[in-house]
Amino acid sequence: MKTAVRYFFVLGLIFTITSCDLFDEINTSDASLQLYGENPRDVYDGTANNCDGNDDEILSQGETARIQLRLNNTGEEEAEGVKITVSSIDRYVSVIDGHSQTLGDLEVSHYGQTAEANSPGSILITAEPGTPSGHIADFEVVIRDKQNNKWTDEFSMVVEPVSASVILYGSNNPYRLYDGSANGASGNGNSELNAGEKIRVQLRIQNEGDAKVMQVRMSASTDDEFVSVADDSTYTFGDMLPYHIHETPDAQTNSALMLTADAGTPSGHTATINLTFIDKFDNEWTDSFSVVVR
Ligand SMILES: [Ca+2]
Ligand SMILES: [Ca+2]
Repeated sequence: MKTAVRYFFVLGLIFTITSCDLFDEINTSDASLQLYGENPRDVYDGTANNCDGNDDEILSQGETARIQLRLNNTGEEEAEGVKITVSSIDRYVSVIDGHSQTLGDLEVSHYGQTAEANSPGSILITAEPGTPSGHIADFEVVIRDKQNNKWTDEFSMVVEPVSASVILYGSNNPYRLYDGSANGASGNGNSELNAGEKIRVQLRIQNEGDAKVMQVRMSASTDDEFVSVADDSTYTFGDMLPYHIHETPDAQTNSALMLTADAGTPSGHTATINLTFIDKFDNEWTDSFSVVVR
């Protein structure tokens, strides 16, 4: 008998503990709070408020951006003192500030919004460099009112490739060529590359896209048998707006790209010079041009 009493006592205790946990999850409110739509209402990815992006309102790899979320109350009762907590469950994209947001009271069929995207109090997120293009990042949102009623929701954001393409502009490249004898060049001045000459060239580069690219660096190289590129062949362009054309240093200066043709280069030999462009978020584009040794 004593054993049976103890058994029921333990059972009752387990039931009580379990019931308390269950009651925590049961809302006493007829409000129903959820995110409005599938994506953040607003994205800010400029350079203010600790953001670091190209200002196209699209999250791309390496960028730090701020977002604003909108919630609505589809229930039958007003929710008071609504607050949310946002967290990331993603490998590449994380929430680094503004996890907690206050929305206040939400009447039936009304909307509430978190802090405006371009403000210091909004949700700050960052996509790691190396985030695969098209990656879908998932976030969780826990919504509570002042009576501690709780609702949960989730949203996702696509990490899109930056809509830019940095390539040589036009078919006329090198744009200018200098084969005189100043600024490290040593040539005969006939405006063509001859065997045994060191020449300097100027290129024209364009951002063929509709988004800004930031802090573009260009490096030149070749694996040609006869023609070589000088070691210091890296150039920094800064930011390039859509369709902006950038010229590398003038051919007749000592900072222009330098090419050397071996004395034994066969006449008519064509060398390919490879170019790599990388922006501050490690987006990369490649192109090439040819020079003929006369
Ligand atoms: Ca962007
Ligand atoms: Ca020449």
